Amino acid sequence: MSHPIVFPSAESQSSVSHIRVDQDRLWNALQELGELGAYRDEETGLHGVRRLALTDQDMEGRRLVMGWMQEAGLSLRVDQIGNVYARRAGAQDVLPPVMIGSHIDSVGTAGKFDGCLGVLGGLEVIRTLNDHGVITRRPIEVAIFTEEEGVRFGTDMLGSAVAAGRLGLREALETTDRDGVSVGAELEHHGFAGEVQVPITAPYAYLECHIEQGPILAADNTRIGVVRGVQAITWKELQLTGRAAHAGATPHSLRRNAGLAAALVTVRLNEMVESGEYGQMLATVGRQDTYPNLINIVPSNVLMTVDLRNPDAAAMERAEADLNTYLGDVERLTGVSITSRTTAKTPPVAFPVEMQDLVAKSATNLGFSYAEITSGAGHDAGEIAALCPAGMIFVPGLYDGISHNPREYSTPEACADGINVLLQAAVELAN
Ligand code: HGY
Ligand code: MN
Ligand code: MN
Repeated sequence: MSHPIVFPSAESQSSVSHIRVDQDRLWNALQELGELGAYRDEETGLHGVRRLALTDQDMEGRRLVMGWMQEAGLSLRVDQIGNVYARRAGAQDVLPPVMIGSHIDSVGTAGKFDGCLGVLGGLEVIRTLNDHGVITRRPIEVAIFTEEEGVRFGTDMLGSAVAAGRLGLREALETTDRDGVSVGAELEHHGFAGEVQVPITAPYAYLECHIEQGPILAADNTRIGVVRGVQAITWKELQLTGRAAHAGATPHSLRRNAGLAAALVTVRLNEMVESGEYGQMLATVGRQDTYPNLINIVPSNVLMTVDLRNPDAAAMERAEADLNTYLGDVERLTGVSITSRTTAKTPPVAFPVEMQDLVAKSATNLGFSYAEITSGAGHDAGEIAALCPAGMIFVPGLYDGISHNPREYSTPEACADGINVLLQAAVELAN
């Protein structure tokens, strides 16, 4: 950690300890943003959200939120990868800001809360401080990071990774989507190729409020999650190339069945998870495109994605190495050739204990129960933690905390709880 966090004196605390955010204003903002990129989800019959990064829908969302930020008196800047920083001046405005952030791009089948709670919660903190005429010593910035989800351009936390210097700008700008459209071209097209240089100047500290996206807090009836850190993430894209053949006329021994090879990989990943030999490993084959995808033709090509998660870095490395070895076995067994490309790779991140303690103290002062929790999902905080002390606040979700699905839901009260903790912690850091 680059500097010790200086906790201000007691009297500057009293100025906001009685202040609470406006729950209805926060909820209405979440609902209004959730209308942009709305679609009717055939699986659930619900209204889902689809605002993939740097699409017109994402831009609609940005314009709405940036308009609200300007109305709240914030000055907006955009960096070279399209991240937006909305700044509220501090009494000592030359000091590095306390940054509050998250993302408003979504997966293709999203709800209204993932990422949006963190950005609109930051805006609600600003609006509440404005309502009460509170000036903090340090500036406060609310950030919107580009392509956090990674579902369009294939690598998650793209914007915050570039802001923090883990990903190079050139490499990020040249990353393309499934249609070959690059990040750089989209930023130019939408006017979000900004001036602010990346990596960005380190903020003083960073806070992010997010829905848990899992069942733990709700199961324990706990109001706040104090996030210890984020587990490691590795994404791989496998291209399996066999040979198309007639399903009836081709003897089994002459087949090079890419579909069989893909199935063997999926089963092996499941065996690795269930073996327990890789700690708390999780593996997901989320995307699988088969060609020609017709009933009476042996598949010649499969593109499949592999999403590996593990809180333990060494176990993740072992899993990746063993998977690579197994791909070779599958090639020899099936005659199918397999290429593997790593499209995202982030190590486990531990948030500084001081930041965890600050979140826990803020929750306690508000009378909220809390539990420590490691994040299953990746977050921008995991990237910005490379620049400055970072911390996260989780709020529980309903329906087993389902996320990346239109059923994603957290209550107005739970959202307000998280943003009240965010307000107290952010102001303490800013003073
Ligand atoms: O994939 C993740 O964990 C995050 O939602 N981008
Ligand atoms: Mn998210
Ligand atoms: Mn997400």
